[in-house]
Amino acid sequence: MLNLVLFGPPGAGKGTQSQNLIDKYGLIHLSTGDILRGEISQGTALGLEAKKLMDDGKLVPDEVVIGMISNKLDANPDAKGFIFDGFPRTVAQAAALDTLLEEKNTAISGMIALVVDDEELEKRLLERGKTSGRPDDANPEIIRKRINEYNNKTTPVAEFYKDQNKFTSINGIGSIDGIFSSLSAVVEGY
Ligand code: B4P
Repeated sequence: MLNLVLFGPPGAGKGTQSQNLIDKYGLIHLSTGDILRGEISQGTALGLEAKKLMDDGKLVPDEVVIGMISNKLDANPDAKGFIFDGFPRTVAQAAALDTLLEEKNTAISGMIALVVDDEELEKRLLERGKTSGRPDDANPEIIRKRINEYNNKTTPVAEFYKDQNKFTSINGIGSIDGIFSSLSAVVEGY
């Protein structure tokens, strides 16, 4: 099985490149951001709780997102593999993911990080905010809060995979096709 973690700060291009990876490798896309936005649009209790945190640029509690991922893994027993996009975002989530995959006799093949500087991230997210309707993309203050959450809580996740020799980083600035070529070259090595 091919199980990829696509890593990087908000706006690094994880969602964009996930779509390319699905098309090429036939993997199942698990984006915690997309799943949470689905809960919000359906008006579920979980969605209502998540919306308050997301609109304020904060992370949703670990147990909520781990439960969502566990359900999705169970719902796809015949998958060729998964792309984890926006998950794990904390070390606790990373450890839980290892356990969930171990129970299914599989493991993470590798984490690939997209490296993009803060100025470019802010520019991309504000641009997307003009049309996405996402409240968390609409103002610079919330965007900076999301980047801070990433620096404080999510960057340690890279160390978790470095310790397992499963970490690679690539330049996330440039054309979408060019970045996808670099990504594919890493995936071909797994
Ligand atoms: P996400 O939905 O994961 O949102 P994101 O970090 O903004 O990444 P996304 O994938 O959407 O953006 P992309 O880089 O592709 O999370 C949203 C919120 O949900 C979090 O803040 C948190 O509250 C909550 N959440 C989600 N997962 C969680 C978890 N595991 N634990 C706790 N809370 C969680 O693209 C950005 C823009 O850049 C796009 O407009 C794109 O067109 C553009 N772009 C992409 N590549 C480009 C390139 N090469 N050049 C120029 N522009 C590019």
